[in-house]
Amino acid sequence: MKTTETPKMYLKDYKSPNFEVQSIHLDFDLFEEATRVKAISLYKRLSAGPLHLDGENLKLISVQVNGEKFPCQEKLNQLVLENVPDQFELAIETEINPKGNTALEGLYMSGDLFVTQCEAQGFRHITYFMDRPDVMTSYSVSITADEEKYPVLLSNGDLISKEKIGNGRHKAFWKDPFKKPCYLFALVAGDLGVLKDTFVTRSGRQVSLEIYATHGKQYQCEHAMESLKKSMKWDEEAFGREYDLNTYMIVTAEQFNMGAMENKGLNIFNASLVYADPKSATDADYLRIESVVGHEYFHNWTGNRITCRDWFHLSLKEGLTVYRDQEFSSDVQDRSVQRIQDVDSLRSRQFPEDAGPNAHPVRPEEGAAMDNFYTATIYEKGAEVIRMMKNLVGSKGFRKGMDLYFERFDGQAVTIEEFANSIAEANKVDLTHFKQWYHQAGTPQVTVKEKFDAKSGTYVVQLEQMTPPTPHQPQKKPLHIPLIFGLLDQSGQEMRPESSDISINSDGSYLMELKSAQANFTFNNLKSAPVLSLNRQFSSPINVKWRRSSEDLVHLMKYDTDGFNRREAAYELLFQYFDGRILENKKEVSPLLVEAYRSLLLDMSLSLNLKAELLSFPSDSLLAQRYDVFEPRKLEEAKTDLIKVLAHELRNEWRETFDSLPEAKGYSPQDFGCRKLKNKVLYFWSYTEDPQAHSQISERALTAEHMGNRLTALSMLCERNAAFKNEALEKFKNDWSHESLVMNKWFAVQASSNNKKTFDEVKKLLDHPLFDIKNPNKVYSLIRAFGANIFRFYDSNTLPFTWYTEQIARIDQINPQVAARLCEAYNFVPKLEEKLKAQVHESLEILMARDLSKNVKELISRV
Ligand code: HT7
Ligand code: ZN
Repeated sequence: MKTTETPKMYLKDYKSPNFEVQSIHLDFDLFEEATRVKAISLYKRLSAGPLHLDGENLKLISVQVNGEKFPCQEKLNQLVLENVPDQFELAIETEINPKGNTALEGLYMSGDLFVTQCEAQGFRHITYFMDRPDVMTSYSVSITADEEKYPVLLSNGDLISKEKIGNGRHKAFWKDPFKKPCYLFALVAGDLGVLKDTFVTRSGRQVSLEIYATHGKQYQCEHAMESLKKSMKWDEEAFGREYDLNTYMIVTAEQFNMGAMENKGLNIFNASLVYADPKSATDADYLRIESVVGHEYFHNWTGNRITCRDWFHLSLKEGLTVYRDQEFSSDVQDRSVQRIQDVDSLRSRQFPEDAGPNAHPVRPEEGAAMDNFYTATIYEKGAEVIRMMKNLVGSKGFRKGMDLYFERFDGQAVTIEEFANSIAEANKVDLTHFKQWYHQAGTPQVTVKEKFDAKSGTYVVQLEQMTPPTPHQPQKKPLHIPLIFGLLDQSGQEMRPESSDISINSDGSYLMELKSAQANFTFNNLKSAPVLSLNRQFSSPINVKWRRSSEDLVHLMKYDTDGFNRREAAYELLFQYFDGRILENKKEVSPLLVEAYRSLLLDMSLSLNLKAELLSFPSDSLLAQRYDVFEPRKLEEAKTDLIKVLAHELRNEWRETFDSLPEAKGYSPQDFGCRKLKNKVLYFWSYTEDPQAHSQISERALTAEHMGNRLTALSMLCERNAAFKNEALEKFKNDWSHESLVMNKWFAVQASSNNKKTFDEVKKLLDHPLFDIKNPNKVYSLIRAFGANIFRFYDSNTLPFTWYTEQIARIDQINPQVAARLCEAYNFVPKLEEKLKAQVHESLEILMARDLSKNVKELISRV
């Protein structure tokens, strides 16, 4: 889509601030529609020039320099103060309207709660300030509010005092002992219940832990509290990082644009990532809460103590913190399963982004709306880049590098370069070439060829890399790709590789490091041809192109010591079927594939959790990425036919496995695995059309006590458009209409269904009384979930494109960040056949003619 450009920011224009802010005191007089904010700050000049302060949607009441009224100009969302002294006190008073703030950035109302969201550029919606992460200062905050309506008044750091001030109002005074950038500022005022606990740090300091929630819901915060304590302990053990304040607070908000926010000492969480009880939360919810609570806690060191210099370096804190939360989950759950799930998410969301119109490097160089930087590339690919560094130097080497990073940069705002240099210096390695990963967009493709010479006992692996062009980067350079590998002998035993072309990291893992466009790796003294297990643990985020024999894949599925690669082999076997079907129109399913599935099902040595993953199909997104042209109908048919064949061929095994698995009640990794496997098995069994399977599904959809079991059954009914579907959906709604978060699942299960009627249902659900277009969680559950349902979104029978753009335009008027998230749906447009592509573009042209936010305009203009 070609259109007039929106003004952009460029990394190359970065200039360090010309003033430092030595301290700021903020005084809030809270009223729903007219809150007064007085900001008193001490400024000190660092270099020549006027003082530029950012501010948006603010009513300016007064500006004083050293107690005197000061003339200044307001233009283009900036307040410019010319000729200020070298050191001075600036007092600014502004008025804001939290109730009218539907964009949910700055200070807004989530129901009856005053709450802030300042990352990335929300602080400028509160007061005029140098709203940039490299301006770090000390904060003190006073909050005045109606005592009855807002008994709880919170901000960052320590509560110094709280007092009644008459007229039914009270006032709290908070002080944060740590300097911070303004994006970490937070304020909350409301009538909330609290769940309290304590944590004693390894140096013996007692930290008070407080989770604030809607009254009566404290019991639903216990899992989040346990997750917080686990995270605090893990960071001490894994990275030697201790918590630094006396209190750690989490507040739940029903209206929140993203998952959660790491404000210093006062995290604010989307309620969906705090509340959990066995009746209303799925296993996925439990795991996600644990991981997000961990993520926000880990930010205290990677993000808050050391932050990013500017938003182009956002991945400095986000990539690293995602890496840390993934490691945390791997340690407290099941490492192989965690890796499989993290890679599934990367491949389903980040790979299409990296191959689509919004492809960008982990460290971008330009952007119109900073909020659009919060992408799967910055977060998930950023974490993969960190993981590759860890793979190169091994765990011990990585820890040394992290220690140096913390020691050197604590209290500073730095760049990704400075992080990578810490890892390099601590390990005396050169990462100059490796750092290209930060600058080059696109998923590299590595082609593998192998040759075994029985006579000389040599085995040669030839690797060739290529990264497809992406917008603004037509030419790509070879990257430094570290590939952990192993060689298996014919009996499935691990062999000791002998080669001068490989390296070993501090964990003892063998690596082939591909640095040039093409390289050979030669192995000697082999008695027989080995079976290569390449890119173990998905050590590099690449696509591998490799025609392998089905026999080798089955061998790896059975014997690989790397759980991730066992599943990878299972996928490759499935891809052989899909390739035959899509590229050569071959209908048959190989007996070898069926037998491999049978062995998996009957393998008693596998953990149930890993078994469930090994039996899973690639996501629709991963299937769609595999082919040059995405033809939804063809791919969907191929998938359904394969499910039916596997269902029928293994009908006894599905039923027997289902019957043999208990109804797990607990929350250990084994219990999670047991429920996941039972549901997976029931899914395949249902495609045999065995009435017993159908009655199991109906019963579970109506009465299952565990929310995950009930929802999975509901989703099966939706997918099959079973006669019973409407009754089950109705009963679910009647049981749960009082719980907004559970109803989000009800919307999502319908919007994500592969059923051909889904678009009709979604249109109707948009008018459902429980749907609320102003609530981001509702929009994500219904509209975004539908956009991610690529077989239905790109359905040439229903063509939902105009409807979808209408929703984007509507939501953009309310909340541009939320509207921008809906644009992810267009990642597959470049792969569509021409007619469908033209239809998408037509709808986008109409959208672009409307009055859009810079967030949406930037993303749509790239499609
Ligand atoms: N660092 C947090 C980012 C975030 C955010 C960004 C833009 C708009 C709203 C937002 N809410 C939270 C979340 C995190 O990565 O931990
Ligand atoms: Zn984060």
